[in-house]
Amino acid sequence: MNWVRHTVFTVLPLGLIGCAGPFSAVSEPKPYGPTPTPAQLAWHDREFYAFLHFTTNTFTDREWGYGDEAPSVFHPTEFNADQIVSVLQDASATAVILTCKHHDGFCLWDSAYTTHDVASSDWMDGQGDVVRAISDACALHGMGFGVYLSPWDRNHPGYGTPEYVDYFRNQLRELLTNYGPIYEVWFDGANGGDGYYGGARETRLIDRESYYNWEETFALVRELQPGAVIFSDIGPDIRWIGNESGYAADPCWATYDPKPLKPGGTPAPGATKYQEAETGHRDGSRWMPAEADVSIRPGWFYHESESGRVRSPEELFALYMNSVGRGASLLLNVPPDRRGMIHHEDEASLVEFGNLLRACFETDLAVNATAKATNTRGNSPRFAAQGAIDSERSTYWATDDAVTSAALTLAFSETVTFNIVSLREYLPLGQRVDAWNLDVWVDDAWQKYATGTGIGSRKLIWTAPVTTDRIRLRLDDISTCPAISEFAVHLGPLAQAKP
Ligand code: FUL
Repeated sequence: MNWVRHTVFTVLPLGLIGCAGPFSAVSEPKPYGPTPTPAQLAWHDREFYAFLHFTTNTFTDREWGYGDEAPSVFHPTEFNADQIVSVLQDASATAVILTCKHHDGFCLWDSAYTTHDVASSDWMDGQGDVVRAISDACALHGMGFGVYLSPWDRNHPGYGTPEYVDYFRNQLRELLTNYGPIYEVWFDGANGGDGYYGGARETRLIDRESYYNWEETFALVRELQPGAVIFSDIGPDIRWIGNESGYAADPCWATYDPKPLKPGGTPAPGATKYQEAETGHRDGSRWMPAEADVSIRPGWFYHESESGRVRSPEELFALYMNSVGRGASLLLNVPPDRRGMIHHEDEASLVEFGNLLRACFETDLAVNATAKATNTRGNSPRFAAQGAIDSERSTYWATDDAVTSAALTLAFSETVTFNIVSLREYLPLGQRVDAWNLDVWVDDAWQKYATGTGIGSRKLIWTAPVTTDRIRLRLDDISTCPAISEFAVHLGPLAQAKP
């Protein structure tokens, strides 16, 4: 029945579809709860992207520079932005975020506001600009480019005074003005502590709730890069997942309200109950999806001693399943080495990881299945089951509002073997599904395959391989009609325990 309606739909003149045509009477479901902004929607499409931690630490073998490192310490011998970005693209990363300034305060670009930068180093006779090189390489390869600017600066003499906040914003202005479109601006929650501070060598603690006046900084980002998403412990667009191990909780809701550390306080980066970010809040008042950051090595920066401890392609795949597969994004850190390139151990793992992703997700075994739903919204082809298997995120299966339980069945023309099911909701209408069940047809009966909570931007269900000619998504006791934009099945690496 649904299939027939779909066929009628596809032969209609394009002009009739979705506007003044015979189906226009059936309206789309009302949004449920908070919904994403256009910049957040574009961010959801990125799913997996890379972090580059690179500064004087790379050459001093440290994780947090004290701030007293001489600029001459920074001397990559074969810096190659194209190699870095190409390897990341081979791994299937869609974008790159660069630590333009880490806590040590050394700037990877020639900042007009300090001499503690690449222009004061001997590297390329002081003419080098890592931010320019990486952003140009990203543009060339069609990858997004994002900036990390550490709010904490252990070099600056004024850290802790209002003067430093102006300095921080001036630097942000440089980065958001001179390097083309920025897709994400990353604010770290680590701020305040001991440091060099222009020679004072002391501990400077700041009031994390008030010192930076974050609202003003966020407004500056909006003004200079309206298409960018802002990341921090408190969003406002993308939230930290609350761990640095690369996994989201299951479920991980896209909605979230950052909580203050103390009643009556103001949540701020470094001052919020970040532990709640792993799951988010089902009843949260804001769309603030999570980003899971993790390093391919034990440290964030390159250390020769860790070159034997690079995560394997299989481990990276598991990270992907437990972050992207739970509705978060995966921000995988890959630290350039002292040459200024991706080390061969990391490269080998990344390239194979990309191969695993492509081998798994480029073949959707459900794409030629017949999709049938127990109910279709207004009996309209616009909301038919086919919308969930057509590889289009803009089409979706929806039911009538009054429906309290519904099922979507895929029938394959011959048996298929898979171990990953991919579900997605149509995000412009919010995160709608609370609980779901999957059944497979085995020995002439439906058998329970998996059950869970929450779908959102993506839910990847990873199990032992199963062979069947039918699979069913069952939604029972629903409180709002579903809008399912993807129901795909894949065969990938064998499931592993959470890393
Ligand atoms: C942390 C920092 O302190 C680490 O050095 C690293 O940059 C990580 C991504 O965020 O808060």
